[in-house]
Amino acid sequence: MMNYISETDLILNADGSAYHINLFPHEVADTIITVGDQDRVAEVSKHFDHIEIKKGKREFVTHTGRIGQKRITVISTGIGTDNIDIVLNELDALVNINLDTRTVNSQLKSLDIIRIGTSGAVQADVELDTLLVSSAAFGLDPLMHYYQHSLSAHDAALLQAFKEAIPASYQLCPYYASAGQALLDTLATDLPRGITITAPGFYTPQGRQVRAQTATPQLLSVLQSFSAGNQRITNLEMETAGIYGLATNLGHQAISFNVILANRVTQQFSKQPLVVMEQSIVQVLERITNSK
Ligand code: R1P
Repeated sequence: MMNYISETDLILNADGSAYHINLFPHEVADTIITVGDQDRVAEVSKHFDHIEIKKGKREFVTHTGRIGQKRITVISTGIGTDNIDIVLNELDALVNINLDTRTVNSQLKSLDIIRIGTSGAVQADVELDTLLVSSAAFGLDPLMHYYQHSLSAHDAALLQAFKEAIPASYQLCPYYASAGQALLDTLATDLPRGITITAPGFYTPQGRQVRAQTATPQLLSVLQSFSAGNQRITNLEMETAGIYGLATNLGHQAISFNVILANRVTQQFSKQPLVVMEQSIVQVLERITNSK
């Protein structure tokens, strides 16, 4: 059969669940919240009226439940876009592939994928302890170079301008991906927005200098000073570009909410990160449950 997906292209566990995230199709809601930290899953699901499923494997902990009539899955991805590759492909397989026949469903489902993560600002005026939405992201990780990823002429020009702003000696090859417009319109019209940088590491790849020798010494100032029209880079983290790129490729909507815990310009770190995260979770859940 032409469109048969082999047992090594899409691996299932012995019980038939998706290989890494360990879930069955009926255990996943159409609205998915992703968080990096496994412990943040319970911090989200404690606000559910009812939790129907709690499962986990490796760094991928999942709770599915309801707030009122709204069914929501919250899943931890761990850190980095390598894990985003796994989580988004396996979530998509659960909703868009018949796991018995190993063929793609004729009716494709579009998930709403909502990241609630922590992040560092690269502009002095992006305040600590605030919530920032990624309108789009530049990926400095390699994930989307493996996937077909087409851009509008406008977005291609923006990416080209960013490439030209990076010193050639840094040998970086960024990609660009946008948030889902429907989710921006329904969940985040009133929040500050900006372009997010998704980095393939936490230390030197985000301009930190501790003890390792850096090959990219001006990275932070390159990011801070880039602008195109009224667009600028606001923050750094490690998943958003991969989420946006793969969601676009697979036909899902995605949005990334960044809790700003550090400001890399003023060199301040939040005094109350857990409190701010709790307030941000409540705010995002209210936005989700009030949206439809
Ligand atoms: C690094 O400490 C981690 O924090 C940020 C980064 O994207 C990276 O995953 O997000 P989370 O708090 O959601 O993990």
